[in-house]
Amino acid sequence: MLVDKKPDVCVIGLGYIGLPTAAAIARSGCRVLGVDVNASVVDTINRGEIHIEEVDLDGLVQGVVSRGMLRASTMIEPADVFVIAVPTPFDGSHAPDISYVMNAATNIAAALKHGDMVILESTSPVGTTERVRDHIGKLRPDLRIPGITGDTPDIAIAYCPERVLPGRILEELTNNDRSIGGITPRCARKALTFYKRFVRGACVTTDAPSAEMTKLVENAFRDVNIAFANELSMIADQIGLDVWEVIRLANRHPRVNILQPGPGVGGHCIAVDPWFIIHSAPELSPLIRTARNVNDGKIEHVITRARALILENPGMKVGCMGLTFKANIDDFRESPALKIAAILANQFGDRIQIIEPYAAHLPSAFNGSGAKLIDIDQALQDCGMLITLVDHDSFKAIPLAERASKIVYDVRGIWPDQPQNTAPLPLRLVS
Ligand code: SAJ
Repeated sequence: MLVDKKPDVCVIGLGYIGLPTAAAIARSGCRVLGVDVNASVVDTINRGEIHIEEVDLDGLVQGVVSRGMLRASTMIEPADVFVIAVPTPFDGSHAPDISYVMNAATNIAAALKHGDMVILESTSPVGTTERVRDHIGKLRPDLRIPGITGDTPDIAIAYCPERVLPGRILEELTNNDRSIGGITPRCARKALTFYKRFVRGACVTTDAPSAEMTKLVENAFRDVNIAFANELSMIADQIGLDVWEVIRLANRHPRVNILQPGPGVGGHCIAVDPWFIIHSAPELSPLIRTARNVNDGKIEHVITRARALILENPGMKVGCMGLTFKANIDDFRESPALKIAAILANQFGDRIQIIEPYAAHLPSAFNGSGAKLIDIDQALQDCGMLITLVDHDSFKAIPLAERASKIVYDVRGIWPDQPQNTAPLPLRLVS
């Protein structure tokens, strides 16, 4: 067993990215120590179990833990490679908070020895890897630090952002291309050798700030494009058009690919990362900021339309379908669907029923509202109105015959065959 052996790799942070990454590295033949501040997460993993829902992750973790290739602890131990995968949230004024990264760097610094490598994977504002480097340099004046020493450095430091999609994490962790930004080209080459162990996609080396910005740009790109779709949906609502039909037709143009409108943008990445760019260049990022505002504004738009529809149909039970931030996962972080359903539940009480196959019980936002969690069958029986907030496969599969008589506000466009007369009343602008 691994228990008495020094780990090769120490992964700090065992969340949605850290745990799959630790397991994938362990599968490649490295002994891995996963570190997390949460003792119950550590215990769960040491039992070979997982605390998050992700396709195939349970089997992989069970396998590598039982073979002694992965274990977890609340404490960092000496290793050859340290991978930081801790959260980087923002504060009330949207300023990035890199304190978890810097705490991890402090703990790593105490364990570092000649020849080790530190890799930051957390989404971070530009310059963070250099700050980690400076911090380690201050704490360990005995080490020659890359980018500071004129000699061959004792350690390597690099930035390598993840770009995996929740729900497809293991597949994308292995097959996606990676950007690897070294503090120096030598650091980048060393990190490249490490990633080649468990990544089949192309690993492209660059400098650390470019890799940091690349990650932010990827998510801002998606946010801006989703904002375009959401803006179109609000315009279409106002003039009484079916936005899904318009997008389907427009996307037949060979150079047009409009994304899908929804209730807003959720999750811990796309709704967060663009702020890191805005914060670093507020005067120069009006487009990125507007996209954020449009996507956040879509939540209010959906609430207003849903409210009007509910008031027009007094006494009718209303099924809010879905609470997660996107389809077919159990992740509720920053979920617009959850925010919308909770606001409706707090206004309309027990008229609101929640259908969420990925929830065992209602989140605390519903406490005292009177709303109930029910299954799809019961919703089809009890609810005269359905509001689709998440495009779960199980919702899409409901045949027309079972919902044709319902009043439907299809926020996700999952039922293109739904009779038009059940859509919310449009407000035609054109006379
Ligand atoms: N959404 C729409 N319409 C769309 C696509 C998405 O409304 O057409 C919404 C989703 O419902 C969800 C949100 O956007 O609320 C984000 O979902 P997503 O599937 O686009 O992305 P995430 O947050 O699950 O993962 C993103 C990915 N980034 C990009 O696609 C550029 C992933 O590759 C990153 O690794 C991840 O962020 C991350 O960790 O940064």
